Amino acid sequence: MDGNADMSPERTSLWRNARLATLREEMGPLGTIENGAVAVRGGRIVYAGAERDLPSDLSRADQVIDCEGRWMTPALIDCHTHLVHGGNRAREFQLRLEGASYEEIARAGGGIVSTVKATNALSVDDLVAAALPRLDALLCEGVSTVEIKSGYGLNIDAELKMLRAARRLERMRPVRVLTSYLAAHATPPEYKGRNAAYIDDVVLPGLVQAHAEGLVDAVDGFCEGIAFSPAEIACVFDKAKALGLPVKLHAEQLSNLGGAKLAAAYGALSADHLEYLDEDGSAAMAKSGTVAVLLPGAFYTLRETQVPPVEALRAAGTRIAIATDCNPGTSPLTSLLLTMNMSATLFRLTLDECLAGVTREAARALGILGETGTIEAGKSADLALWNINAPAELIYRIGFNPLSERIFMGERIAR
Ligand code: DI6
Ligand code: FE
Repeated sequence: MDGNADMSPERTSLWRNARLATLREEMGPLGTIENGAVAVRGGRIVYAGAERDLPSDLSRADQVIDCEGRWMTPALIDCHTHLVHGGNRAREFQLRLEGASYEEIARAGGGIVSTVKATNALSVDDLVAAALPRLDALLCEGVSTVEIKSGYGLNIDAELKMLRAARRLERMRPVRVLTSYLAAHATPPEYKGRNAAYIDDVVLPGLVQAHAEGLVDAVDGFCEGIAFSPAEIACVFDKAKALGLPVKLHAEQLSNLGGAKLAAAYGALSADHLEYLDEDGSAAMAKSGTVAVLLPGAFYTLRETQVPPVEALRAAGTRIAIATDCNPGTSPLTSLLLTMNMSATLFRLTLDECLAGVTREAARALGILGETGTIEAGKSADLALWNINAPAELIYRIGFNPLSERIFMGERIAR
């Protein structure tokens, strides 16, 4: 977060004459309040509710903003990105257009490993410079929190370099960044066929070092035939737990190895992708409170046909979030608004599920629901004002940005 958030504890700002979509579950699907008001002091919400019920001391605010009847939502949250990386994979996009599968390209040394080469060639400065336009594309659509993974270094120094770049991005823009350590993303060529050795030599010691440097907020892995087995992921999760770090997992994207059940067994914050999730996995996630993070950008880019079992997730009561999965290979997507449209169109999520998926449930998937993700007193004043007549317009449009103003920790951020 850059240094000029409005943190003065005594100043009060009041956003009035707004239509609030609070996303507070106890108030119905979107928790809407017509003629609403939000008061902010010291970067935190001190009142959110009907303007007529505003306490008198708050109506005499230092700064009053008339929202002119605009809709206000919580600021958006992208809870799954590989935003920091080098190079791009346009060539592979062409190969896939010519019929090659993602797995064929990966097994032939392309895929993640090709981005590893491009990433390892860059300094922290270079990685930051390459990531900034992608971050700015998210922020201009009302995003205030972004999760950023490592996973394109695949050696200790490069994995830490990626996480340092992620931390620096948070100091350069009005944004909250949560990092995930994803060295268990793929096995580098020098360890081909030797996953266990890669985990022992690189993944685990790298995690200890990254954690010691304060670079890790969660630990992630890729549980898939072309990546790591549940048993190999369990070794990584055991170390995460020993360090007191939460876990999350890329699971059931291309097949079902039981990754979601493994994630649930470790009380994971989330299991992500889930196209091949089964009912056992849904039930285990619901029981452990593990959020299902659906990633339509990867499904769309790979032209997958197997959709995540949304009905089973609903029936099990599993929470659902959605995210861009912004990465150069399977989801070169930097629009959370388009991600909502894809989630409705491709996965048949409801409009309410889509908006909850990029706010309240995305916060839950990052373990920060106590801090942000809904508009309610006590939380960080992370808000978004929209030039729309109904929240449905945020999901319905394809490639249109109706953001009027983003507010981060009480600070008004121009588009
Ligand atoms: N699944 C994905 O779709 C991305 N990572 C993962 O575990 C792919 C990343 C890439 O192809 O660069
Ligand atoms: Fe991913």
